[in-house]
Amino acid sequence: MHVVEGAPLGAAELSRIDAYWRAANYLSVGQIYLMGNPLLREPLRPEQVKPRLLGHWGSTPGLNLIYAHLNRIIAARRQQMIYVTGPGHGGPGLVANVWLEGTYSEVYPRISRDETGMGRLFTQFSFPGGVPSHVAPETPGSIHEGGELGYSLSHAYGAVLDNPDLVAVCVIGDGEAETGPLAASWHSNKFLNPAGDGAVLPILHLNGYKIANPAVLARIGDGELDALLRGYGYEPYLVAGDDPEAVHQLLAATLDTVFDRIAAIQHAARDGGSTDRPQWPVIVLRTPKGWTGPKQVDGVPVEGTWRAHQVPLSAARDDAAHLAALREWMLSYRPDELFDAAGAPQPSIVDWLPTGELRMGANPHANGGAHPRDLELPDFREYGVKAGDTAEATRVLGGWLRDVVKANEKYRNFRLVGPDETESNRLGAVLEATDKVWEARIDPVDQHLGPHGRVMEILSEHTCQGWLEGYLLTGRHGLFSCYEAFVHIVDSMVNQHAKWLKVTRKLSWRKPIPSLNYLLTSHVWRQDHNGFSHQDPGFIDHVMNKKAEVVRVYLPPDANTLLSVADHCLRSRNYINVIVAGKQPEPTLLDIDAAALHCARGLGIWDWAGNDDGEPDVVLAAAGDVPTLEVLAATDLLRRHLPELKVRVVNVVDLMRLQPTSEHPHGLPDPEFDAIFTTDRPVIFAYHGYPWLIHRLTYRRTNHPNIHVRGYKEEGTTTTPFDMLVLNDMDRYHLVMDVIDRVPGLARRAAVLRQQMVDKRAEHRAYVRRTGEDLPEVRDWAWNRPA
Ligand SMILES: Cc1ncc(C[n+]2csc(CCOP(=O)(O)OP(=O)(O)O)c2C)c(N)n1
Ligand SMILES: [Mg+2]
Repeated sequence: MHVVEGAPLGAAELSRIDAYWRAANYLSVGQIYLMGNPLLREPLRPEQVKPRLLGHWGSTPGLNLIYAHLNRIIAARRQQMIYVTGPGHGGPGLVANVWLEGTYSEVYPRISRDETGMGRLFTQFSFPGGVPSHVAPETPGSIHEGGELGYSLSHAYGAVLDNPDLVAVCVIGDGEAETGPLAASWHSNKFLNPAGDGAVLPILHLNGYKIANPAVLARIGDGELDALLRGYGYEPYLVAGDDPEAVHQLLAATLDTVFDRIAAIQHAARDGGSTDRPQWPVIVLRTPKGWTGPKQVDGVPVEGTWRAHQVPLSAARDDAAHLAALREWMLSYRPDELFDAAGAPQPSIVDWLPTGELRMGANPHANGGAHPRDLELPDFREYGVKAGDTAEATRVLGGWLRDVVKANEKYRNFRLVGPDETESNRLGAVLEATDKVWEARIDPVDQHLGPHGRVMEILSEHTCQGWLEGYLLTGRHGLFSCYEAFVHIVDSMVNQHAKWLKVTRKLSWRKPIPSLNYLLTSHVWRQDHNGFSHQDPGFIDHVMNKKAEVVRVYLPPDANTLLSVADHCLRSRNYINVIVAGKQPEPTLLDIDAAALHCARGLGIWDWAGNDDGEPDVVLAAAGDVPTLEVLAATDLLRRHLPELKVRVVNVVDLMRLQPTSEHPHGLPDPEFDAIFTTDRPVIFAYHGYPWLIHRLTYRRTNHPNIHVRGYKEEGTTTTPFDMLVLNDMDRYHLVMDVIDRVPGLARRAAVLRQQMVDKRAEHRAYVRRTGEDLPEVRDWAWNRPA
């Protein structure tokens, strides 16, 4: 690893940067411990220590050190910069820094930059009604919570895509670096274009420890770590030490060098036409965990060990020795030199800091984006398919997305991400307008790869998700297309993003961000050549646990409804939109205008399919493309064999409509729900996913006892499309049996039909096992009743 020689800081600069660092450390410790006496100008009493000490010290001095030195770089170079805190548990550090630079008090005027404000700053931290212990949406300048470790680097990369003037400095915990998502995201440098994108400076924070263990990367030796980082395509710079003065000089010299290096790489690509993939710099910062904290507590070493992770003097309120040690620790930062009589930071500490939007807490990229704009969306109606025509829904969508890419090319604010599935998911038309971005070697056999593409494919759903989140959080737009089953890999990341959105909705100063849009295709019912491993519709259930104000789930039944839903989602902000749609050839059920109306309503009675005249004997409902066709096929059978039976067909696109208005803003009012689903007739509901979800959503409805749901019952395998339905009892024959079983008085009258349905299922079973394909009457079935 490179070690940069030199001592660029003069005495005055060294002294003020060290004073700033001490101030940030003092404010961090104060937040963790104190609820009174913030400047320690009187003796510290036990009741001035919080009764519950909740926070993390160990990571914090390192985070503060980096922040201090980045301020120097920003001020000297007027560099646009954001700070991504991988170890988000170092929350007090980031709050301390944005308070020092002044942004905190601008956003939260109660927390002024004086003794009163400092007292409130300390008390509110990790305190009921206050702010969380981690870097949070409440922290100005943050786009990354960091509570769940692993996503910092992909967020940082997402933030700088198409932001050529921005540098995202990303502090990565050495523990965090062990996570799968973080490990995969080093490869983001093969997707970052030095001409059109900004830069990420990863700083691997090698403080040596996690909660109770050493970190792997801290124990493999410099040679191996150097080889690892070089293997990932980076050029490592080492900053190591435990003497503050020496580390200040080394870090300053190293940052000067790496920012020169970043500028040189960008210059070569932007002005020199270089197309080589650069070896971007990475800094390895090896300083003690809990540096400047208590060296020993109760006779055991703390500074420089895993014991510094949380709260080193855990009995400060009850134990006089701990209390005295706390006071001594805080006074070691010499607060009298740092804060003036009123409790404001001394001018020498803050007068050299970046100002205005150059402050990392105030950078507009970290709050909705520097240049947010809505997408230009071509009129989806012009891409509609004629009703009755067969279409692959996602292929039709691909044509529209291609033109979305074209229409927004000059604004550079739209990206499509996915794990190697754009073509497989039949969105390949976008590649007529753009490439899949690729900065590594391109061979003659490759197709549609190039250094500037709008499509980003890496076989790490985590990295895809992280990139897209970073991109959205900085005000741009995107879509994640994924196999339905494997999107579960990012369940946990979705949780975190949903939390972020929930909290930001209550922060008036946070600007809305474009929605996180998923297109889940290659779904459970049509995993024809992959089978059981690829069959899982449970992501919808997962998402439905989140706050109603944040999540939306759409199940468009055909190509035209998919177009309408996608248009809606790409216009929206602050949501997580999940669209589930098939890619296989299927009939187009609604013309484009009817599709738009149906989607605007979210659900509706398909009077052209039923014959109920307002007095149904049974309601056949469907949500999802495959269930919708099955319901239509069952309706067809019923109308042929039991023409006197009054069948109502209902289709649901927006799953949230099923909930009461009290539960979700999209909820259908009870009278409307009762009018559509009746209050007393059986409802046979064919649903795309696990059936219990429909019960969860409708359990408060009057007619809930009569709602019977068919869906995926975890019966999957590699078999024919119709056999999948039979295995899960959602086939048309079973739906007819369900109707016969549920409609009062029908069992006896329709006993023969029911028996025929049982026989059909047996016939089907034998046929597919003999021939390998579905019965001709199933394969060739089409809705051919006049509307
Ligand atoms: C994915 C995930 N797993 C586990 C944890 C619990 N956890 C919180 S901090 C921590 C140790 C982190 O160590 P490191 O990344 O080295 O941070 P630092 O040393 O800077 O505190 C762990 C395991 C977590 N926050 N996220
Ligand atoms: Mg660590």
